[in-house]
Amino acid sequence: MMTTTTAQTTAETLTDEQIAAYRTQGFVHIPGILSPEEAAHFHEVAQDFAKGGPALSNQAIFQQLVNVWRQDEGMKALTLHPNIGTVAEKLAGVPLRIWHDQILIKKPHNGAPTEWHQDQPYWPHLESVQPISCWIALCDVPVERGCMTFIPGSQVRTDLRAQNLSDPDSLFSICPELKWEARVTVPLKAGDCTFHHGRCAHMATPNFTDDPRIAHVVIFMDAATKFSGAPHVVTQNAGFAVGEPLSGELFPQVAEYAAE
Ligand SMILES: O=C(O)CCC(=O)C(=O)O
Repeated sequence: MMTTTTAQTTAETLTDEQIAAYRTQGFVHIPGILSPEEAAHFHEVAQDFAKGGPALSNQAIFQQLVNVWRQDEGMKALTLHPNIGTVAEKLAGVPLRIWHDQILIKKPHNGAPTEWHQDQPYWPHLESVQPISCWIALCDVPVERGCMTFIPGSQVRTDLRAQNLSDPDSLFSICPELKWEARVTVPLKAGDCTFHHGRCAHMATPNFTDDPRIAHVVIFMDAATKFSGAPHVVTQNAGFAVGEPLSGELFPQVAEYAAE
């Protein structure tokens, strides 16, 4: 049974400086979105789930398990953790709903970075201007274990097509000027997270250590997002028509589940 202590950062303690940093840079480092006890608990839950759960891909880059909150009550408690949703809404400044979640595991010595990309071009979204992801370290993630690196300000590039996250030149071949921008690498202690805008370019270093890198990503979209019709694993067979709002039980609204 998990004993809960208070997280270091909540929607109430989030500072104006943190909000301004997110909105200017497209990402922000938030210490203690989970308490150390919660991080240790969810680290175990995620590892147990990953042993048996179906993976979308199990390549060198990472083992990716998508929409785990729909499959496991333990992971649902993490994805729908009120602290994560309420902090995300305060940073984004608009009502949000869950788009999907994913456990991302880089195996020990996986030998492959996650190459530069933006997230939103992969998604079948219309009218989503403040997509935001919370990347939570469930174990300590120093640079050597595969932490995230961001290009500050790159979230303004809403014009780029999807990039290939196994090709180091993919992003820079379609947007050469980004290659010369400064980059910020953010090692995280267990329970810390980064929030990033769905258009903020990022990559993650390989895991050079003997332990797996376990991250959980909770991805939010504007509550008013509509379906573009583009193919995506989360919306396939879900019956949405082009232009229809992505709402309903697949996409819970923060204001609703955080109030429960
Ligand atoms: O954890 C990684 O390796 C990459 C994560 C990522 O690209 C994301 O959360 O958008």
